[in-house]
Amino acid sequence: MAKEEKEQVGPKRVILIGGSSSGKTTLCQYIVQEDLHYHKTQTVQIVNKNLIDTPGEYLESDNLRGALTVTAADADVIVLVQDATENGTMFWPAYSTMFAKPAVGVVTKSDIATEKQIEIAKKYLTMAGARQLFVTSSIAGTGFEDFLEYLEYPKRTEQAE
Ligand SMILES: Nc1nc2c(ncn2[C@@H]2O[C@H](COP(=O)(O)OP(=O)(O)OP(=O)(O)O)[C@@H](O)[C@H]2O)c(=O)[nH]1
Ligand SMILES: [Mg+2]
Repeated sequence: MAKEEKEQVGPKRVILIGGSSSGKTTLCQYIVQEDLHYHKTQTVQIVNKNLIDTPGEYLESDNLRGALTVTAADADVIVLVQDATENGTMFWPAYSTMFAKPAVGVVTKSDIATEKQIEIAKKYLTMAGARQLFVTSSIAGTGFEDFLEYLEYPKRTEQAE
């Protein structure tokens, strides 16, 4: 019998899904308090055990999309990531119903988006099936309080130095 029965200890395990350059990796770096540095995600990456970072291409390519469904089997929650400055969205209506799991939405790059763009991004995520929305900027470090609480991360304490 498996040693670890399903008991929720620590943060929720999530898979981040979104188009290329939507800000998934940067979001992970912010959450785990790593320095932000750009690198293109080529394959599925597990960050700090609980964050499954995926390449944008997996969502964008007909051939790779199935891999997301398989990889998502490992997650408690689907996080749909939408760049507020993107014209359009990679998510189709009710996208999240592909995964029999709760889905939430994160709008990224709010620091460089207009209010209107943010509203449209939220609409895309809602249409895709996100039941809760978070508007963030990994660069400005805004909008994370509710999201981290939702993920059940311990409250961030500022280091003295
Ligand atoms: N201004 C701003 N730029 C951001 C933000 N988040 C990410 N970026 C920038 O957007 C670019 C793409 O970010 P990534 O986090 O690599 O995007 P990704 O979704 O992981 O992309 P793939 O790995 O290609 O799927 C980088 O140049 C980031 O610095 C944000 O909140 N604000
Ligand atoms: Mg990435």
